[in-house]
Amino acid sequence: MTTRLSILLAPLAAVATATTPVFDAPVAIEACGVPINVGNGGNASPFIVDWNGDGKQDLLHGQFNGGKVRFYDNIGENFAPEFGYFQYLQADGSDISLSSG
Ligand SMILES: [Ca+2]
Repeated sequence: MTTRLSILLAPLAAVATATTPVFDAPVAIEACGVPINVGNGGNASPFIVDWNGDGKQDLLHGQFNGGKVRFYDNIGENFAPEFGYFQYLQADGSDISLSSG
């Protein structure tokens, strides 16, 4: 039992002594040249993924109002993404709507 505990603690000690990450100042993500407005209520939960399989990372996020999921196709490049108008994700021809709570 003691041996297993030692193995578990060793990686945690390495994480605790790692260099503290430093982040740049926040920037607003834009679509069509203006900051994306996720609507009232927040809870956007942005997610970066190549949704359409073209090799470029796209943006998905939820919107609290109506529970829909927006898809922004990356029309730029992965190192300099650009987003245009969004589309709501659909299933069987209807917008996906997720309930809250
Ligand atoms: Ca893509």
